[in-house]
Amino acid sequence: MSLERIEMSLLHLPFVHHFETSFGREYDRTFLILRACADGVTGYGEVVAAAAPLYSYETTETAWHVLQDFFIPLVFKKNLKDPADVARELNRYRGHPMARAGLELALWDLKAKKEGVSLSRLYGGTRSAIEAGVSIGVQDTPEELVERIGLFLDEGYRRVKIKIKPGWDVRICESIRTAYPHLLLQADANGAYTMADGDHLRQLDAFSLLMLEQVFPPYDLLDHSRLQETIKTPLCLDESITSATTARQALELKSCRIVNIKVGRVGGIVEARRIHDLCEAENIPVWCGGMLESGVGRAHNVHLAALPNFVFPHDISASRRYYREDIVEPPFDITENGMISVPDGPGIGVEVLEDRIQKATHRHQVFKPA
Ligand code: OSB
Ligand code: MG
Repeated sequence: MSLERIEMSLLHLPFVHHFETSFGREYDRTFLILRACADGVTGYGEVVAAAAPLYSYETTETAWHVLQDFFIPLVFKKNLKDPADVARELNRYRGHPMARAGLELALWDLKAKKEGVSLSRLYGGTRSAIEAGVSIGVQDTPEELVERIGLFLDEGYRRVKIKIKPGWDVRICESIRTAYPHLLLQADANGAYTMADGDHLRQLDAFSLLMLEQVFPPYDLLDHSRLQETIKTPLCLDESITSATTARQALELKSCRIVNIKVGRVGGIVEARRIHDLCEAENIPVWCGGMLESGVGRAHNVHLAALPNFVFPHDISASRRYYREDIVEPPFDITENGMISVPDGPGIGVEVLEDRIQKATHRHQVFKPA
């Protein structure tokens, strides 16, 4: 088999409800879909970089640029088709993990489809269903947030993550705890605090949070370690964990007790598995974070989350929580007891709806070997 073609599309999809983090409020999402084609089979990957460099320095445009001008030409020049080879060869380039992950994911899907196995089987996953969770953005009022949580609980979600920022934290947790004393609840700051907020943050210990995610900016492993020494709530790192190396450093520094793995943030499945395995060996539980993915990225997350050390509920929700019309069929749904089934068909195990992609596409390009 030789790769015949790689296709890249830039999509815009509106959210069913706005999503607000400490970075700001978003009403839709811009992202890339990659297709790797060989022998009549198409593998799909998603680049989770956003339109603006807020969560990370990557954007959909930087990803388009490095994929078009460096990553895709290298794959054709070296005639690479195995995703593990692609991961290794792309290592010559620095950074741009979301761009490289999108390409690697398309090749994993292609490989699994050609072998006739599901991705989770290819990865050695051990679960047939994974625990869903829902991440709820900042709302206009605490009452609105409490009401929204109620709606998600009615749908079957058993774990809720809220976004916090200075001015939307302790009092919000109080309102939620009054309404739902036993809810599995965690909070994510996306790096909105500094060490000067230590005393304020320790007030969060009163709310039995499952974890507190990314309190300080990404490069701040040391301050997370100092906070973890003085706060009871387990800290979890998201933005800070960019590779197995930073994961090892965070664990040695005791900067967190839990790790959020996102395949885009760490640059692919090979690196995500390294982090998973390292954490497993160090007795650090992991869970799968989300980037508001379309059905393609969501499918990849579901298969990854089937690995054994993914033990906390994930930021993986039903398709309809994000988009009115997902780009895969069947859309992802949750069961009454808050689970999402791992598809057992080949590859990502869901059908990609090319007509829906086309409707949402603003730019499309086909790449072929020279
Ligand atoms: O920090 O986990 C985050 C979405 C976009 C960027 C960063 C984050 C998030 C979420 C949403 O929390 C998770 C999801 O996809 O449901
Ligand atoms: Mg996060």
